[in-house]
Amino acid sequence: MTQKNCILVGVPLDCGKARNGCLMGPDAYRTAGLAEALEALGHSTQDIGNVAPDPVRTANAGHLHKLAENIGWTSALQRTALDVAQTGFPIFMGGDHALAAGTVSGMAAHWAKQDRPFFVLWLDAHTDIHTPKSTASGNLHGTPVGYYIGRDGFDGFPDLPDAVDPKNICMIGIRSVDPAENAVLQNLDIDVVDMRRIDETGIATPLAAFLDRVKAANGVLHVSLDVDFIDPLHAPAVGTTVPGGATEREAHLVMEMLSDSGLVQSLDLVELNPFLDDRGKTASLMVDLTASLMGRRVFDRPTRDYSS
Ligand code: HAR
Ligand code: MN
Ligand code: MN
Ligand code: MN
Repeated sequence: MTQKNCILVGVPLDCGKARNGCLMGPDAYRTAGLAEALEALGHSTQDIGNVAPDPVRTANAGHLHKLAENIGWTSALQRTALDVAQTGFPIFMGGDHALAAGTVSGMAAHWAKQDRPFFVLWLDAHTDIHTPKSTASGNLHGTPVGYYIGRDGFDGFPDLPDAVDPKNICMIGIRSVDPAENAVLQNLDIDVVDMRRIDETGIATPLAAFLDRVKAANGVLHVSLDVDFIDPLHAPAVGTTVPGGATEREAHLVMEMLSDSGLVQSLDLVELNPFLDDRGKTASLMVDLTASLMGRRVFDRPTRDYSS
């Protein structure tokens, strides 16, 4: 992979759900040696420290958990993404998945200005496509996709500069979908690759098909990696474990194929809760997966063509 200017952005956002601990995520990545791993691969790396949310006061949050704080993070991260995308390859060290409302919408706005089609790969057990109106739990980490594709119901949130086209989204690893999410997905062209499809075809086939589409469109790709994409056996440090997830090798293969593609321009690392970790193994795995994405290889080999 060509050398990048990696910009590490700490996002200690912990307001997308009730269970606390994701605020320690950025420091866990620092402790696990994320910057050092990137530098060892030849990338220049700059850690700009932690972002803070904009101050927001919102009355009447109803059953929504920390609505004002979520809004303040969304505006701050949208600005931050637009800013750092100009000088390098942003790696947003979360923080729970509510951060993607800001990071993805900010990256979408950046690439819209360059007239480049923008694509999102969502690696997650969950589809996170609720709105503040449809969520039953009130946990806004279940809503970022709803925000950045422009669904109604995000009252008080910053206006969406450029909505992501659902056709440009691929979700892989899915195995926990609420009925209201299922209903909206029926009417959208998001490519939802659930665990069954991975069992049937292997994980490389649907990913290769998506990467072909990005390439054919001369697009750029943002990757949003939720810890719970991976099976809790390998990645226990997450509040919302769902059994039956990607294996360690499946996760690495995804990252290696993404690296081969050269299409990825930004990355979210989300939902790591170091308070729940087992001697840092989840944080270390997330660092290793990032290294695979950024070019680490066991053996160099010619790029394989997975298309049929
Ligand atoms: N769909 C459920 C809800 O809305 C669970 C959402 C959990 N989301 C995450 N991130 N852990 O993917 O409450
Ligand atoms: Mn909290
Ligand atoms: Mn998620
Ligand atoms: Mn999830």
